[in-house]
Amino acid sequence: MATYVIGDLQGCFDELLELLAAIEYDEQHDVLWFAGDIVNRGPKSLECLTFVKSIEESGRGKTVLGNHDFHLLAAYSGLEKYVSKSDTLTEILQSEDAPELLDWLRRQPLVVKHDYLPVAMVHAGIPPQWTIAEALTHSREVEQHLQSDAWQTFIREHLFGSEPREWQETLTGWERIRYIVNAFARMRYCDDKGKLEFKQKMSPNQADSLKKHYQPWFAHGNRKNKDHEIFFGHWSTLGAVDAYNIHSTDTGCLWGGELTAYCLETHTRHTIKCKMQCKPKKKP
Ligand SMILES: [Mn+2]
Repeated sequence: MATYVIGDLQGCFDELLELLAAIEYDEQHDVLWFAGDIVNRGPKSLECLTFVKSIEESGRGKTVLGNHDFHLLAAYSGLEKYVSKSDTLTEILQSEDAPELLDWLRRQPLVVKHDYLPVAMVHAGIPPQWTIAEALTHSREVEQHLQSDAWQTFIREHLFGSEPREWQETLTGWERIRYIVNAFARMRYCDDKGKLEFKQKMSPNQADSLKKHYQPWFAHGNRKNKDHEIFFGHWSTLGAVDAYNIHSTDTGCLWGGELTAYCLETHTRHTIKCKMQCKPKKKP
């Protein structure tokens, strides 16, 4: 039995199948964790979403919600301003399975923890000021809204926006929810108190004009979640990083890079090169 953490699929289904063949995936015994952003931009979002749902429902896998997954929930809820030309969500939205797929998607968490190992997964990152226990609690605050009957109103009216960027335990209402979502699903850089910086999308060695107090979320010395090995996706320009007790898994398959599966038990990275047809024009 092996557990593999697989990076952002974003519709790269052919590469996923090739990767599963390469790791000799055993569906009876192996476990698959997906780091979110299952859909969008790539060519086979419907196939990816259907596959991840089937794995999660079989009890042999988990996923977390990424910004593109929220984007799909928004498009389904009628938020047309979040539907752009580079999206490849139409196939899902027009599928007869859409209600069932979306109903499953909105019930997925933002942060998950391994049943008995000190291992966790999130799409983008966990701010330095939160322990894993606190991160799980905050994830549930958002999940309650997504799982309520009024979930579409929540998404249409309260979910999106980049403010507030600073966390305070005293934050309440939608501001509190928005910070939590933005940290878990969009963050790359923040300061040591968890103030979010959204403009910079490049890796630290390529990032110019970044103020010094902003560091990759995982690089702050005061990080309270260092006691857990954290897997995340989202940051395709970062490359494969295994340091600070974190592992990046988005190695930019969508942008002509690779799709990664990281084996938890053996600490081994397995990768498959992007296929040509999966390269969109727009950059992250
Ligand atoms: Mn993302």
